[in-house]
Amino acid sequence: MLIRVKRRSDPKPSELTPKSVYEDRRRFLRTAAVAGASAAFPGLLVSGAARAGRKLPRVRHNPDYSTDETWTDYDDITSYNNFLELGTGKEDPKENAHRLKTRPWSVAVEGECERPGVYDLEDFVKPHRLEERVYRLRCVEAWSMVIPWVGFELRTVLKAARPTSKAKYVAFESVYDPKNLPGQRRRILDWPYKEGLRMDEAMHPLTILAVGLYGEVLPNQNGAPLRVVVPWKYGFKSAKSIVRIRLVEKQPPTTWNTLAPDEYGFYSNVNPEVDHPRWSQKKERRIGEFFKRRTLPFNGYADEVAHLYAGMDLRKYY
Ligand SMILES: Nc1nc2c(c(=O)[nH]1)N[C@H]1C(S)=C(S)[C@@H](COP(=O)(O)O)O[C@H]1N2
Ligand SMILES: [Mo]
Repeated sequence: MLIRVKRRSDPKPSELTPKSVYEDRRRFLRTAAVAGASAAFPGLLVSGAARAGRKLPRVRHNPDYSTDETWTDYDDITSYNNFLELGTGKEDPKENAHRLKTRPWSVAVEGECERPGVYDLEDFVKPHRLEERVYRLRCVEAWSMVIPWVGFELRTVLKAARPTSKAKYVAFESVYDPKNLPGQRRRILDWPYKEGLRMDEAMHPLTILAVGLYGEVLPNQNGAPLRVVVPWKYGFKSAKSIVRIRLVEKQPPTTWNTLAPDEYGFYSNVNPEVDHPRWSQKKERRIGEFFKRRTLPFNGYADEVAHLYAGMDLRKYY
């Protein structure tokens, strides 16, 4: 059963959504009501530990691109993180979240395009209708979560930039701020964090830029104020806290591929048939669950994205 993303022809979410999801929603609404009392600053997208829990306005749930699986607990999503800029332990990013300064924040769109630009975060996000999309996230470390993201499709940004015919790949760059980010004072990798996608992957409607989760402003530890989410690839392809989107002609160098090319390929599609050199990728532990579950090809999004790789040897291009 690979079809986990719903189609337009499918029943409405109210007919399908398991009870647990509604219970999660109710719990979320209770939490939000408490948090709402401290929402003194109405500016869009104000992030940071002190203002966590601010609800994002005008978010439309998109059932066509959402899995029906039970949402991972908010506390797990925000306290079990990989974000090396904020430390190497799973709980470090939450503890150090306040060290990430998300104001002011600008995003550069540049490279092989007719309309490059540098945008203040607000201006960058404002033209987009925010959607909630419930995606699975599968980490290369063989754990997974189900996360209700809030964001918009990356392709709208790319199209607006008018890519030239030379634009074959998209490179992403995360924040570089060693004064504030404790992880960047250590040379554990060649900062800033870099990732990349092939143009057709970046233009795929499943690929989004997220600004929130659980209906709220993205917590810093999850990559505030703006991060990429590519649900059919291992989690590390989804770069957090991005400041630069560059259209390029050649396959760009990426952090993990540069650091350990034998362990992390450029594509990094979730593939249970290709083991990591040091462990199996056949199963995963859904955070919050006890028994492991089988990992699905393309993280369950094969129907949507497998065609992008037709004719490619995915053992070679892992
Ligand atoms: N800038 C940056 N982005 C990053 C990482 C990182 O260390 N730095 N870790 C990646 C990894 S390995 C995973 S699994 C996901 C985790 O996202 P989450 O904490 O929101 O679940 O973020 C990815 N994006
Ligand atoms: Mo990961």
